[in-house]
Amino acid sequence: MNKDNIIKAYEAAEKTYSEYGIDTNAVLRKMEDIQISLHCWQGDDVTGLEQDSGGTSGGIMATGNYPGKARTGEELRADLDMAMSLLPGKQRVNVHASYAELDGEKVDRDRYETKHYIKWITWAVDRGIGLDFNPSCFGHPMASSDMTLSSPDEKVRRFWIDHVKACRNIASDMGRACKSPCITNIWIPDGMKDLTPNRLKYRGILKESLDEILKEKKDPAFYKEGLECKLFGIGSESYVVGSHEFYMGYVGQSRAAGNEDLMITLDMGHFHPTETISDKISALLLFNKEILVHVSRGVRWDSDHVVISNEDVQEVVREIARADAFDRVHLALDFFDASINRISAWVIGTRATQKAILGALLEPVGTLREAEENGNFGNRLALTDEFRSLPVGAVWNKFCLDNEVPAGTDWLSDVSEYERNVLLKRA
Ligand code: RNT
Ligand code: ZN
Repeated sequence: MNKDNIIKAYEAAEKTYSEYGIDTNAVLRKMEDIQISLHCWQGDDVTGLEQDSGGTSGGIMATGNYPGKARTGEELRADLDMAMSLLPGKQRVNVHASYAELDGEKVDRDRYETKHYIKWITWAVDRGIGLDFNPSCFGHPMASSDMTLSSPDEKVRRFWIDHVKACRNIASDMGRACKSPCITNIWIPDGMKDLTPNRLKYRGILKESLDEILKEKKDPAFYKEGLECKLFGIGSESYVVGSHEFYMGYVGQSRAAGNEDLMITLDMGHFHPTETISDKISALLLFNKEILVHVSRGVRWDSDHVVISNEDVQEVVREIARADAFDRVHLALDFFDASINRISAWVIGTRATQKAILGALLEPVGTLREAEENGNFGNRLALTDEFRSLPVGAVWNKFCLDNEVPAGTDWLSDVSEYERNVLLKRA
């Protein structure tokens, strides 16, 4: 895009927004501080770097076979570097435990240590970015029944308790090394395909497992954790042990017992297909210090399509902006599409989320609130609709220009070049 045109369009947008009392320059400064966590698992279809296990199960699945997927930690990090070079603002990188680099060592997930992630840590420290983390309770022989922390089989349950405990230590070390709290998300696939008479029993087991895992307090300066709730998945259509009510209750009880740092994780694809999470943000913010959001896009089911700045995403980030809570809501991407260039997937999803955030910060919310408080709901609706076509794109391109990354779709040619020179050379 032509630089002069970007600046001209920005100056016009600046005037338009200022008529509504919005300072675009202040918003651009704010954008610099909002970090989005980039999930490493988009780069290899959730395969992971362990030699003999890894891969998905538990109802999550990447479909497609676009060429060029990363096969090693080096390739994956190079691809992430490439993606981040096309993104304005700051990112973090979200690593799953299955991205351990064991270098031939025979060690299972219940005994993983920080040294198995040293390449990730060194890479992140070099770039001055934060790392986030996730236990991987799927894609492993011990998870073949899709029951992990709630398994009635004591051997299985013990294995996964030890895995999550190991992950909490590793994540704390990552946070310390990167000088930024490592946001850790605990998701388990546990559930049943069909009608389950023992619902209460498995939830009781999960509660006990979590009690044991969370007993050891971690320093919130380096480590924060969320529990990810879910309504249903493939293979767990009838019953998910870690449901919304389960984790809502668990987090509430922990808070009452003095643990204010435990978060709820809301994944945008984990609710009823017609249910969105935006309305939940303000309710949770009243009772929780911080929350974690998995930015995803379900199409008919929790399909984890690449995020675009659709209405659902816009409304989520508007709610965060309206509550002035970008420091209390952690945004982590969670999608995996193997049918398109994987770098494009990261870039599309991250830029879409950032663009939605920008739009939310630019919303003349004071004008909307005034109409509402005056009881003029007709004006409120008229203004709501009018604000949809404010020139966010012009401010976005200026944000890209300021950050010295491609504006508009100029990044597409960079990805094509990388595809030609790097991705297609991978056998
Ligand atoms: C699954 C959850 C979970 C995973 C990742 C890979 O339904 O959304 O967050 O997608 O941990
Ligand atoms: Zn998720």
